[in-house]
Amino acid sequence: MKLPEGFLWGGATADFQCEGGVNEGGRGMSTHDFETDGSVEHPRCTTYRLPDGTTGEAPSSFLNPSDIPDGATPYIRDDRYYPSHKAVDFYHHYKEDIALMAEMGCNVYRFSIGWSRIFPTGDEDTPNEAGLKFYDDVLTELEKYHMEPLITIQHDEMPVYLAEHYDGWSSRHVVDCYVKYARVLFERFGRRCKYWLTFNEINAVRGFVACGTHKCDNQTHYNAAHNMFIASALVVKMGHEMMPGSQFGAMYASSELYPATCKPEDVFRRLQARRETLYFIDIMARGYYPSYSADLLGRRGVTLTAVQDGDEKILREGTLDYVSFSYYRSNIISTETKNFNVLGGDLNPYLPKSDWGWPIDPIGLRFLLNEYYDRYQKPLFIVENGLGAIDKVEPDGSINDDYRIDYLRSHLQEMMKAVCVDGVECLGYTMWGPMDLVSLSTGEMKKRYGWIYVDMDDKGNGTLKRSRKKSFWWMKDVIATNGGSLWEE
Ligand code: BGP
Repeated sequence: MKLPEGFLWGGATADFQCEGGVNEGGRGMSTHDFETDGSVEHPRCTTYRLPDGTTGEAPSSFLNPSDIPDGATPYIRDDRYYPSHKAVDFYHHYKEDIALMAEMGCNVYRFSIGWSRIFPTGDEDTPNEAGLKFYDDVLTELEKYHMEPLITIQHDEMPVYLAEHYDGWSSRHVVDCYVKYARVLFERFGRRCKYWLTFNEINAVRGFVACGTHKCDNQTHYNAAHNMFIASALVVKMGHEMMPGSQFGAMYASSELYPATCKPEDVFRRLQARRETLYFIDIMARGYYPSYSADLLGRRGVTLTAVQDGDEKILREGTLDYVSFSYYRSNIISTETKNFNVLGGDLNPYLPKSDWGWPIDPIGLRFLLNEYYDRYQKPLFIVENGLGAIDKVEPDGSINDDYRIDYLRSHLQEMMKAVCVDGVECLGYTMWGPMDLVSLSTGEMKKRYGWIYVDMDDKGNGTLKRSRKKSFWWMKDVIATNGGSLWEE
């Protein structure tokens, strides 16, 4: 089996999970800056203040949007640790991290721009030069090693000012702010970047970003999502005009979903649940609301009040060029499943689990690649996949992460079967967290994904020294042989 020449191999990160440097370069405060550390038992929390002056903490996970009370605004406590403030200090280590990825042979690096580095409140007319300069420097480093950038314009975050003052994506004004922000990125970086993602995990955006100070119920969430579809379509159209040849995707948080039994009721429930998550990317990839949306929104008690005259045309004119997604797990569903959500469903008894209880299902990746290619007939891009695990540093400094190698081998083999046997068009694969970084869902450092170890613990102690894990050398071979070495014993 051979992957096509030019297949893109690399890693993916998000600004607030790796950069740190929150108060440097004129950066403004961003919504993730208010998330505290957590642990497996204690989900990552956002600290908030209510209008009556009382304060509290709510799990910030997008799976529990209603845990943030109505009227809450983000708040920093002196006695808590906020992992994104330091993260793994990519802000000062980017040269070293990019050089290590280049040493592995990576030819693409997916990273996100911190919106509040470019527009500290999101509402200014003039961008912050120091913020632009930082990403200019990152691009210069990538060019040095002939690595393609894949830029995420918004990765789950926004300047907190926009969330507090305009209720985030609930407001059409934020659409204008986003278009202004994207225009600045295209003017400045357009000649240096071909691949763009308008949003990360479009189906999972909740909390302050989507709803601001209002409780993120279904009505608010689906209307905020409409504004994001419009923002994406406007930016795709503008990007194509400003940067001929540019390619746009939006990232969808996927988990494959199987019917729990072959009972027709369970199989039909699976179809419905699949639509509930694919709804988001269906609209952006196809450019219209699918016929099932009336039923879906009706069952969720949602009326789309955000739709304005002319929106249909905007959606039609700004469809995505490729479909990109994260893949970590699969789940099962039946008519008995309670609280189904974007990544939800029940656990499959046939699958092993990661240290964090995420089911491991390589065949699900092949299934999903085929399902999406059949559905959209557009190139696909796997922009996140990987194993969050606890790594042990041996006395001699080595890190023998064979479990990560096994995970990657099995997933990449299934990816290759989808491409080489089933005929799926896939542009590339960027593993989540090429160097260890802060976990999105738990705020931990000990949930490590990287090929590159970063000496830093959950409370921010450590030297930040980078070192190569066993998987670093293994992946270097995979890339050098364009996947060929995956099939060697
Ligand atoms: C995706 C996010 C990433 C990333 C990843 C792993 O949903 O786009 O930002 O963090 O999941 O999740 P976690 O960090 O919670 O293990």
